[in-house]
Amino acid sequence: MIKLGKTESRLNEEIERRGALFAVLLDPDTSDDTALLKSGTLAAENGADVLLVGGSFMGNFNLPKQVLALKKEVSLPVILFPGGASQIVPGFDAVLFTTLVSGRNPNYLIDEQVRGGVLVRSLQMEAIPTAYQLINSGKRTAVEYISGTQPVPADKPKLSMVHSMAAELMGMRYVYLEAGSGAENPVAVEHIAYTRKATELKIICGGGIRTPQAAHERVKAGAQVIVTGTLWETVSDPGLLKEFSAAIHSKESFS
Ligand code: 1GP
Repeated sequence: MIKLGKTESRLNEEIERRGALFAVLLDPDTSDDTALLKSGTLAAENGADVLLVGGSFMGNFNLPKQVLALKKEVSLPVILFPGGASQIVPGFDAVLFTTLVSGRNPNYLIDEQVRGGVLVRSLQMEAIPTAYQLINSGKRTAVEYISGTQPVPADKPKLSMVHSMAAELMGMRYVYLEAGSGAENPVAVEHIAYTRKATELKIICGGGIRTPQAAHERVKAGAQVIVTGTLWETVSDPGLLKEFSAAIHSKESFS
C-alpha cells in the first residue's frame, strides 16, 4: 500500500479536528488566466479548507503557472482532481488518484490509471488513492456521458456501499460519492450513511450541492469533505461561502 503523504495526513488531521471539510472545486476550463487565482483566494479567505482543481477537459496549457500563482497566495492544500491521465500536470500538493469503481468501463478502472500512474511517479506527486462512485442524480450528467458508465441508482444505497467495501479491501482510503457537476439533485444521504457504517473510508461528497443546508445534511450523514463547484461560477458572494463553511463545520443542527 502506498504511504500516507503530507497532504493526506493534513486532510486527515483537519477532519479529526473539524469533523468535516469544505472543499471548493475550481474549474480551469471556465477560468481565464486570473480567474483561478481570484476564485481560489476568495474561497480561502472565506472559510474553505481545501481547493480542488478539475474539469471535464482541462484544455488549459497555462494551468501549472496558474496553480503556482495560487499556491503563493493561499496556504490551503491545492489538490488536482483529474478526469483522466492527460490532465496530470505539475504544481499540485497532491492528486486524487481516482478509480471509477461504480462503472464497468476498463478505461476508467485501469487504463487511465496505468497512464496516469507513470506521470504521477515521474512528477513525484503525492497520490491519494480514491474510489470514485457516480450516483444517479436525476438527469444525465457529463461524467456519465464521458465515462460511458451507468451511475448507481439513487434508491439503491446498498449498491454504493458494497462498492465502497470492495474499494477499502483494495487499499483505497478515500471514496468520492459523486452526483456529477451541476447535478439536478445531490447524492442521497442514504448512500453516505451506508458507506459510513460499512467502511473506514473518508467520504468526499459532491455534485449539485447548492445550499448550506444540503451540505450540512450530508455531513450529518457521515461525509467528511463537501465539494461545491458549479455554484461559484455564477456566485462570488463571500457571505455565502462563510455560510457553507459554518454549515459544514457545525457539529450541531443547522438552520
Ligand atoms: C463535481 O462534485 C463536483 O465533480 C462538484 O459538483 O459542480 O455540482 O458543485 P458541482
